[in-house]
This record gives sequence, C-alpha cells and structure tokens, in this order.
Amino acid sequence: MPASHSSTWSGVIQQYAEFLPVTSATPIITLLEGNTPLIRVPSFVEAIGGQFELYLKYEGLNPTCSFKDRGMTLAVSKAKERGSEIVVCASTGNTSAAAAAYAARAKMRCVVLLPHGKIALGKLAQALMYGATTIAVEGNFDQALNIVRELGETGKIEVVNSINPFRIEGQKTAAFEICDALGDAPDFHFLPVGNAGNITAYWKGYREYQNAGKSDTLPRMCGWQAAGAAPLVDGHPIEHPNTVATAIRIGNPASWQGAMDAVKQSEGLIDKVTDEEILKAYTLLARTEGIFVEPACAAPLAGLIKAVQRQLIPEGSLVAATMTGHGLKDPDTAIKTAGFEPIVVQPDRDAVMRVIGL
Ligand code: AN7
Repeated sequence: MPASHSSTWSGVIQQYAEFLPVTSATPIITLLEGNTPLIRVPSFVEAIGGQFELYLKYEGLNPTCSFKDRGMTLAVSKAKERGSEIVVCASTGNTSAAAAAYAARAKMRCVVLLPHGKIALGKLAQALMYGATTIAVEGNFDQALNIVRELGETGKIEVVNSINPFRIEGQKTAAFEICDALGDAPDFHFLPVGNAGNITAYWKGYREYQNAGKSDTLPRMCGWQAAGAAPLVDGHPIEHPNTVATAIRIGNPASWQGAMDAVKQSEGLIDKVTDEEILKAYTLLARTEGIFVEPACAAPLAGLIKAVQRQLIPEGSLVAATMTGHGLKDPDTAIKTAGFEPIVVQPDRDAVMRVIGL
C-alpha cells in the first residue's frame, strides 16, 4: 500500500510501527516528520546529459528541515520511555537542531556539542531557539563525538547520535517511503555520506522491506563524500577534515562498517567530489529545478555528474537521491555562491525598467 498522503499522517513511528522497536508503552514524541516529497527532476537530468529518471527525496521539508527528524523522533521517544531526562549529541548542526526540537517537545533537557565556528548559521539558530544548552567545542565533530561517548558512559545522559541504534531504525523509514511511492526500490540510490548513519539506515530499510514482501528489488547504494573529508574513500580516518559542506565535515565516521557493508552488499560505490564540484551542482539544481538544498546534498548530485561521465548508469534506470537538508540552513554559503548580489536602485519605475533591460 502506498503511504498515506492525507491529513491523517501522524509521523514515521505511527506509519511504520510494525518495522520499529516500539510498543504500546512507548510515548510517541513526534513533530509529524516524514512523508516528504519525492520529486522528479527531468530538467536537472537533461542538464547533466543523463538518460535516466531521477527522483529527489526532499528531506529539507521535515519539521527541522533535515532528515535527522526521522531518527530523532524514535531516539527521543525511547529515551522518554526509559525515563531519561537529558539527551546529548555532537553535531555538525542538523542532528543538534533535531535533538533540540524533539527534546523541547518531550520536556527534556538537551545538550549539544558543536564544532566552534563550523556550523551553518540556520542550524545554530535552531539549537539556540529550541533552548538547547549549546556548547561550541574548539575542535572538530570527531573530537566532540568522543566527548559525547564519554558522557554517555556515565549513564546519566542519553546519547542521541547515531551510535544510538534507534536513530538508524527511525531513519530507515525514508527507504520505505521511497518504495511506497515508486512501487518498488529504485535501481540506484545516491546520497551524501558523513558519519555514515544514513547510508547504513537506507540499506537496512530497503532490505527489510524486501524481506517483508513490500518491495521486490534492492538498489545499488552510491555514497558520496567531500574530497577534504573522505575517510571511507581514502581508507583511513582524516585528522583535519575540511569542506564547504560543513554537514559532512567528518573524519572518522561512527558507522564506518555499516557504510562499507551497504556498498559491498548492494554492489554500489563510495566516492568523493571536490568542493568546486559540490558548489556547481548545488547551484545547478536550484536554477534548473527550483529546489534549494544545503551544500552536502550536492555531493551526490556532483556524483551523478561523474557517474554520467563514466557511463555508470544505464539508459532508463530509476535513480533516487536523498536531499538531506534544506538550502536555508546555510544562507552564508548560498549568498557567496549565487554569483551576484541584489542590484540597488532608487524607488523609481524607470530605474527598475533599466535593470530589467526594458
Ligand atoms: C545535510 O548533524 O552528522 O552520513 O551531526 O546534516 O548519516 O552522517 C549531519 C550529517 C548528510 C550525512 N547531509 O549523514 C550532524 C551530522 C546532511 C547532514 C549528512 C549530514 P550521515
């Protein structure tokens, strides 16, 4: 059965309870996440010279504007069920936004550790507005996550990074939604890879749906990292990761093995793209389709451009790509990348006509 797209949508836990570790005793903390659009983007495909069908899973339309809400609804619900009072995470920004929002909803305290100065502005605004205790660590995400692991060992505080298995469980619902919308799994699934939780979650979701008889096929999982933060591609942790796509500025992914298993078992690939390629694809998507995503999402789009050049995608293939976060998360990068600025004029009709060229 296709997922309900009516006003009765009640969030991913209600929708997919039979696939999730919940019982009638689980308090469901939801902001009605999920049920995001799967948008066909023929103009983008044409612009990159592809001959396949591409659908974008637009996760920027979740309640906190990223895919993280899917895992967070479950992680926070389970923390609430256990009686925890505080949740903590390290984050490049989206996990912290989701944790802060769901904790507020659950009447729990939230503590977030962010790499100082390396968080997109929208994400920082979210942590502050939702009222999280916001700690800027003078180090990178990997160092912050190490501290969070130690905090978790005290037993006093619930870690809601994707080392918490409930996060992966919730995130796999995106694969279910794609199968429900398309009637089966796509041939290829492209997505950005940072801490590698999402690629692990999608692969789990696709396999579980197939096992349950809800879909027949499995996609090839194609993960894309930023060249300056590509430990999975380079084969070793990166001590000083760097990329304009700050969401995936991660040097030692927690779900390293999950990502490599997904790629190997699905006969997919893991590869990298440069910041220049990322920004080019980021702008191209906005201008050809009117879809504004954050820079990390452009890694798999730049990957698609490479895949077309390498003739990796047979004509007529069905390809899905996850657009993990909304473009407004990172207004600074957008304004810097757009390539022009507003044209200032006097409040005068003729002045406006001149700018338009009429
Ligand atoms: C927009 O928020 O790790 O490979 O702390 O925000 O599952 O880590 C964000 C990751 C892709 C990578 N796209 O997903 C965090 C964090 C966006 C993201 C990823 C992230 P994973």
